[in-house]
Amino acid sequence: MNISIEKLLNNQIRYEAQASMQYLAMASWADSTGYNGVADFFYSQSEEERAHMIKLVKFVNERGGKVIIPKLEKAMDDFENLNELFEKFLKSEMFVTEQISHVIYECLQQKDYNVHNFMQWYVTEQLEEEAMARTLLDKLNIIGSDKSGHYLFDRDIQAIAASQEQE
Ligand code: OFO
Repeated sequence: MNISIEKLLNNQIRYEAQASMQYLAMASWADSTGYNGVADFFYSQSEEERAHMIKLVKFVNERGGKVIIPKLEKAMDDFENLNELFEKFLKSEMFVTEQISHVIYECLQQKDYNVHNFMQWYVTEQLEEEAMARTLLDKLNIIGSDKSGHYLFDRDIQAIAASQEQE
């Protein structure tokens, strides 16, 4: 495996792992704050990111590369309110999307069409996740500081979390 691609894939393993821990911290914050629907949503997002990380670990190993299990930064675990929580979510997704574009760019430079092909799954996944994060934040911006709005938001997002679990 090309060294620069291997390095980028290992970075990507770290970003997915970091996102998984970040969403776990967000789930825990929501759980302890009484937003059970939001908690379920982020517990499930955390699982998803972990699955993304493992998919990369297996791929690098299959291709004969060397996987580095990463050291992670401490996740942000305290939030002012739901808006701040979902702003962090969107930022995290946008960051990951950017990094994936970087990997894709390098694959084209190195003419590694195998990795390029593998990464397409991540491109699609990021599109969906970023769109979802943006929609949820838009909803929260409409709700503003209305407490009953937050209650309904929490109830609605529980349905999204339940459908994710069935996937
Ligand atoms: Fe790994 O899908 Fe978002 O970050």
